[in-house]
Amino acid sequence: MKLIGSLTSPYVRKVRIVLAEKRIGYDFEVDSPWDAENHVSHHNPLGKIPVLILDDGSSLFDSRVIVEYLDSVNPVSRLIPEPNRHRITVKRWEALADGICDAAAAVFLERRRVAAEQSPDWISRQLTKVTQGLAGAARELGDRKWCDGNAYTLADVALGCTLGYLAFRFPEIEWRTTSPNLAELSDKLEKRAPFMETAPK
Ligand SMILES: N[C@@H](CCC(=O)N[C@@H](CS)C(=O)NCC(=O)O)C(=O)O
Repeated sequence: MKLIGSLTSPYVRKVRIVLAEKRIGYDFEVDSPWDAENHVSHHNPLGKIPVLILDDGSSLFDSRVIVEYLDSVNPVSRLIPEPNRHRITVKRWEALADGICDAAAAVFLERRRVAAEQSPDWISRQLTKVTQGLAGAARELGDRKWCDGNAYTLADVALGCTLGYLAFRFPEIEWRTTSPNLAELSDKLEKRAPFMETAPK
């Protein structure tokens, strides 16, 4: 199988970490919808990354569909628990983490427009989602070892990718000081080989 994505996208990083945790081999094609000559829309009509191309030539998107597929193809290191209550808890964490990224990415893109076209109200609305999302994540993590309690799951992968993206693109957002429990979780995750190998650059 082949993964199409960039080296900075937090959604692509989530998929790469899941592939590594599950020891699934794949080819990685670096491509980005923001590059003039990109081919992303040949595989995803929405023109977004990540896209996973399966051996039969069919494609999977978006990251949540891809990671669910990957977790089901082999039993190594299950990242989405089977009991329904845990499964929904983990998927909710993923939605929260991805939602923070969606808002942060919207700000990043808005700030790339020429100054006269930027909307301060839009930026402020999205930044509120980021800070409220982080506060919600910190509150729900509390003093737990991992997001879903005692087991490392996709929830931790998703939240780790979000925190890594914020550290990379928004160093001015001080989530480390306001939420020491998120900082502790992030530091623990970034020491894992799959995280170290995929750090955004
Ligand atoms: N919900 C999607 C989000 C994917 C996404 O927004 N990817 C960005 C890169 S970080 C992208 O491809 N943006 C291109 C565009 O919006 O045109 C997922 O989880 O895969």
